[in-house]
Amino acid sequence: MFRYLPIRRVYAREVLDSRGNPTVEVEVTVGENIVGIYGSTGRAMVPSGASTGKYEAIELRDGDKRYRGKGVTKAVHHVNTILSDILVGENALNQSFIDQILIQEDGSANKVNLGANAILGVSMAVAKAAAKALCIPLYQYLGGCYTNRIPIPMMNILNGGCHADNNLDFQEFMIVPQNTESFSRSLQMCEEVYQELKEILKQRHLSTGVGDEGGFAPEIADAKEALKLIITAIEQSGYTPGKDLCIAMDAAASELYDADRKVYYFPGESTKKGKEIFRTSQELIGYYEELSKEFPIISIEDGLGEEDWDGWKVLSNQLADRVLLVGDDLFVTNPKKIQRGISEDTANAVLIKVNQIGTLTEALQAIYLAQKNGYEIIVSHRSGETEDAFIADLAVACRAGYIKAGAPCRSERNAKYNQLLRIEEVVSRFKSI
Ligand code: 2PG
Ligand code: MG
Repeated sequence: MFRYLPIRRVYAREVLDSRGNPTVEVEVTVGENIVGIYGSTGRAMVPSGASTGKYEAIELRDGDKRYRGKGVTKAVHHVNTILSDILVGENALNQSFIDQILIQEDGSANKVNLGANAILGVSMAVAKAAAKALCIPLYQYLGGCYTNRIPIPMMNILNGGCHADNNLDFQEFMIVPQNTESFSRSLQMCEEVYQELKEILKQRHLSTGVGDEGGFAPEIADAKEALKLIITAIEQSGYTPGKDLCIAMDAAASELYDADRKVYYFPGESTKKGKEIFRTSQELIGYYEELSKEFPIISIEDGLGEEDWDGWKVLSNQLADRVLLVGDDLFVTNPKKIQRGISEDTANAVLIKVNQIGTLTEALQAIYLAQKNGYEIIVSHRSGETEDAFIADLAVACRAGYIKAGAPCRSERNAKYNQLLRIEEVVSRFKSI
């Protein structure tokens, strides 16, 4: 049976994200031409990164005086004119075809013409409208009837790098619950450790101000000090590190790479220690080995830079048997880059950010390619987020092992966790099958 669910209206506006920067919101209305039925509207908001990969799809910013150049009126205009014109009348149930139209209309390899923010907003809103029209939840529309796995949170509790103003060079320190019976239990454990960490920081007269993703951003000398703090917070919460909760890090090493000197430079550690701290690829890999022996680290994201493919091979050789090596900037949710990783035996996990590639279909292609080749999937937010919980549904739809959605603080982060709580209520009924 073929069903035609025509797109009736495509409309975008400029709104603000969690950093106070403008972003694109799109509404798509779909519905059969039945008298008295006005259709269903899906609304999507586009997130935005700070430590962006060099090969990500390009978000279009106005670059004029408004909002210090960060306005998105050009992207909004593209949706309201070009994209609206070509999409009205198309079948919203044919997501891949819609996305193909979007890609073709842009015509570039990185969506620079219409803007990945314009394109992704439409792509996500079409899916949301279609799900609404069919009266099924988004995760089920995207993932089908076998959507009974809720991802484990990789929850950020300490922020550094370009997500915070402190001296911590690695961007994110996260906690990961182990073997819990439910998502709600995992969330509770993470939240308890987060609050305990806050108390510890207060007692040590360290700042409890938070970074972009809600994690605390105190002045800490280096990764070891951060990891020790986390271990103390886990223990004082009544949990056992390595058994109840493990640790994940996002080094965001592309941000540390000094291309001229071909080394990784640690500016914060240098300031704290009063001497310049550099590490070559090999030294950085050795550093990760040392850290993962001393602490229960189960995942290292962007341990090396986005161009350092040779280094990644060595990293994989030495650590892939016991640590998830997650490509974020390395893969930018791009199936071609993931294919290279698979062929060259690089990494064993991929971070999925829909706005890195720009359409839902391409993000799903990236996910299925990675899964087919045994890679773990971590569906991720961006440091600039919105109240849109799309990624929570996406993570359930693709049976991702993990979700990275920030600290349990700030509503743009909790929007994702709260949506997973709602989904768990439904899917836990048939989880044991
Ligand atoms: C990352 C992300 C999200 P950003 O590096 O993984 O945590 O940060 O959105 O700034 O790229
Ligand atoms: Mg990252």
